[in-house]
Amino acid sequence: MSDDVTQMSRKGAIARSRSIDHQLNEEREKREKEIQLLILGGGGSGKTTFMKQLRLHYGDKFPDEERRLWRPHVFQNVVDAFHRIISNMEVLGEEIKSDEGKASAQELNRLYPKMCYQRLLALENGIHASPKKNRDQLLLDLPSEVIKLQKDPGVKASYATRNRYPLRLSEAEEYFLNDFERICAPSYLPTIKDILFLRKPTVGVQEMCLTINSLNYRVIDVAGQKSQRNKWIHFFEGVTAVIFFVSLSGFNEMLEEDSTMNNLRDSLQTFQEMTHNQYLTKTDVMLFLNKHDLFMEKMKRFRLAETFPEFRGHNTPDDALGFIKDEFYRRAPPGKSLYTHVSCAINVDLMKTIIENVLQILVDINLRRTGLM
Ligand SMILES: Nc1nc2c(ncn2[C@@H]2O[C@H](COP(=O)(O)OP(=O)(O)O)[C@@H](O)[C@H]2O)c(=O)[nH]1
Ligand SMILES: [Mg+2]
Repeated sequence: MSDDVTQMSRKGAIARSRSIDHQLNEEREKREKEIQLLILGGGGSGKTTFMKQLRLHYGDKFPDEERRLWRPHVFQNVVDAFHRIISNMEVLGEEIKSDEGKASAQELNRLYPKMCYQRLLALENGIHASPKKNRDQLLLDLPSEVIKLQKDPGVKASYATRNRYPLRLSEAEEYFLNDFERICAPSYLPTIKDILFLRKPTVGVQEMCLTINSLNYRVIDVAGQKSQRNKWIHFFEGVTAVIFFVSLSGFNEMLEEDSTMNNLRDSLQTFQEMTHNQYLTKTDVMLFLNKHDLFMEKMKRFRLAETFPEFRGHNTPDDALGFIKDEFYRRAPPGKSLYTHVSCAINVDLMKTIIENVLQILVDINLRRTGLM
């Protein structure tokens, strides 16, 4: 090989190496600039609602075209609600009065397992297992059926006494039923409030990337049901911080997926396991005591000591909240960095302030990590 050729290939190799170095540096800088926030907690505790609030305050704010796509999900909540009312009526020995109502209930009962089956499959596989259009169309066709059901005097009477239902309506179901006519209008477009209230279990993992004040954030939302929690560990390494969501109103509820397990006890146990995980020993954790609005309401009607006999305080929201917070802190390893927020994830103004606070904490953690503070 001539000297010239050797010289050229050496120059080429140096240029390539510089280019690779440059790429690696860029990648490293990007990663250093990227703040990863992992959101954990039991099913229904408010994780996805928090993601929605992030989108609302720092993302695309749910443009109209996308809001239209939320319609089937809203209808699913409405259908779930009516199905629950019918089931409760059967359990309580109540009757649908009108022929139209009876026919409608029959149609709903016929279609419901199909929708649920498809939904279950989708959840199980992390994909839409059967043609999604089919299910969406079923749902979009449903308002005309449920309108007949809603007009039935028996259904109305039953709904009026829903407090004694053995199978309670969820907050989302109550919310949509209260606004039933608006939702069934042909021109209906879900509002931001509707989207925040909507209950749609998270399938698999949802990631959202945001840039705020020239910092890149990757926020990771996972499914919280027991069967899905073994997947959490794959996201532990390299996260800047974890937000752990707790449903405060779960102190006297059982898990949806396990009717023998108290929701809050499960949350305490999961929090303990998570904070002791070897990959998260140095990771800061933000504890979100969520559903504070529902908790305040519940504390008027229920006693915390009934499900937590170890609670010796007065049955006031302050004492109860203090006890719950201590129970979580007690379960974290000594010296663990914990930040606590008492939240109501559907409250837009409150969440704006809380999210600003969270972002500031994340910036500080990131500066500490990259050695600039
Ligand atoms: N009243 C009330 N409802 C909430 C609150 N946070 C979440 N929700 C509702 O609870 C349901 C479950 O919330 P979601 O974010 O999907 O829970 P996830 O399973 O943890 O993702 C949804 O219908 C939300 O609108 C809250 O603080 N107060
Ligand atoms: Mg979710």
